[in-house]
Amino acid sequence: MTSTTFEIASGRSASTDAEEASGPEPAADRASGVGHGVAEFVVVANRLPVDIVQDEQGVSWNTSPGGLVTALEPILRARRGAWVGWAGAADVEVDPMSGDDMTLHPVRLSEREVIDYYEGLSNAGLWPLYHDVIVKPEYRREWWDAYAAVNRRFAETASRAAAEGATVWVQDYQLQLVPRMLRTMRPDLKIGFFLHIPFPPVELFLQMPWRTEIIEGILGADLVGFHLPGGAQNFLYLVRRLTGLPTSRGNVGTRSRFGAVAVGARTVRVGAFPISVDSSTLEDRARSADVRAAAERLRSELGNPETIMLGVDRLDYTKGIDVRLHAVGELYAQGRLDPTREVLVQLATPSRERVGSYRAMRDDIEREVGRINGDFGRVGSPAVHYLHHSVSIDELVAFYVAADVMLVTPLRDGMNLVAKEYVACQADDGGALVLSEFTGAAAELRQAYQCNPHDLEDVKNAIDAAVHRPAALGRRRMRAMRRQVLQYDVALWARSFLDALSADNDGPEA
Ligand code: GDG
Repeated sequence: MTSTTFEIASGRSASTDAEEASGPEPAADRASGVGHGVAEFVVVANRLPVDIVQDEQGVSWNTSPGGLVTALEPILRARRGAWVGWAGAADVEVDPMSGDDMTLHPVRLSEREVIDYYEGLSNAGLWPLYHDVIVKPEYRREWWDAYAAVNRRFAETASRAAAEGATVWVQDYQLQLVPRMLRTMRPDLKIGFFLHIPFPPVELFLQMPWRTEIIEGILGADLVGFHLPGGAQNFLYLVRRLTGLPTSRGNVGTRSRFGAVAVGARTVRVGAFPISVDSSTLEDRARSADVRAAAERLRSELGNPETIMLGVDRLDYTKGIDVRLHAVGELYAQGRLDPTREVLVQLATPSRERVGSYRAMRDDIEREVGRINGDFGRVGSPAVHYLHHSVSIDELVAFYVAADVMLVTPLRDGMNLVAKEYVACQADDGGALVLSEFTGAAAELRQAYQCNPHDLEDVKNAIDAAVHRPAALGRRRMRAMRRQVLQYDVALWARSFLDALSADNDGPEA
């Protein structure tokens, strides 16, 4: 992370309690009453691409570069862009800030709203519901009320930032009501919505007490994007079922053959746009002398094992960290892997630590790591090396370069960028990827060692096959995956979505 400074821009700050207390205005007033801004391109996401830091010297910012900001930076720079999002700390009131490339518009959240909107409805309700109810979702009225109020604040902030006729791209499950709210306030805008997590099967989505509100919220967009055609088709089915609006019936393609919904005089298009990574930049980093030396050092610090297996995940129950630990533990027990030759490194980035199910899962995983090391480790040489903190991007790339087998075993994952990052970093076509069929990435990375994470024997067989692969076969498979990831990178993802959004909407296509 690098430190950066943003100067305070003129204009209004994020919304205040007084505004919030004044309640919703009639739609007609909103359309005329909410002032226009100057940004021709606005990204609206739960988080700003910066972290706020408060100390004795005051408030400062650390940029936190992620895939989304990398992909959108050129567009933001070229089009006087703005980014609307939460700064990551509760109860902080800051004005918009201009950086080199864009203006940041912080949205203030109170401590109560962080609990209800973010940890509650978003992460204890929608997240498990959209990930096949791996843990039981909770739905509470007060969480929903906060979700709606916070979505309105995001929409108002975006409305103030956007110039007449601007393009606004709303991101992800925390903000599904924003497209409709924003359309009511600003009918002149071109609005896109992209969901980064899976869109669930119909039977599961119907559990949601506020299911119709969510579908209608998303339908405020001109273009709705999912990673996979399956998500787009689930959405179209739900639109028919819950709103009765007419939709196209044909199959949705990948970046092609969009579905369509007729919403009054408007046509909302629905498509699949699999996200990716900044492949060539990652590959360049992986080739650099510094990173290669760091990878060598890592290998030697691990005792020069024959095979380094690696897992990299946010510590989340969807990621199947427990699945791979059980599989590796059984492979050691059966003698199919040898803990003196084949070690596992698991990087687990802290995540959502105030949500109860996350705390319980961390305890389970750490107990399992302890059990495996108790059974198979030796003094000074554990079989599983486990880190519960995040590492710098250069360290992460060094881990990818050092790893001989990458283990990606989620029970459900919208895409999984880690799988694509690992492939992009195998500049010498080495390495092998074990990949759950239940990730979005599995649709594209067909040459991975794919497995069903619900079938422990299948996971064990995939790990065994990847570790003991013939070298030439492994290279062929990696080369094919690298072609895919290098061609379909994150810039192509952003371009294909925004091109489709700016294309004329002239009625259902399918
Ligand atoms: C959601 C969807 C979808 C992780 N640890 C460190 C670190 N990371 C970075 C990885 C990767 C990112 O975090 C994680 O991305 P994933 O895609 O794997 O997973 P989610 O966070 O759940 O993302 C997912 C994604 O949105 C995009 O649409 O693919 O399905 O769930 O980039 O590299 N980065 C650094 N240090 C760490 O310790 N620097």
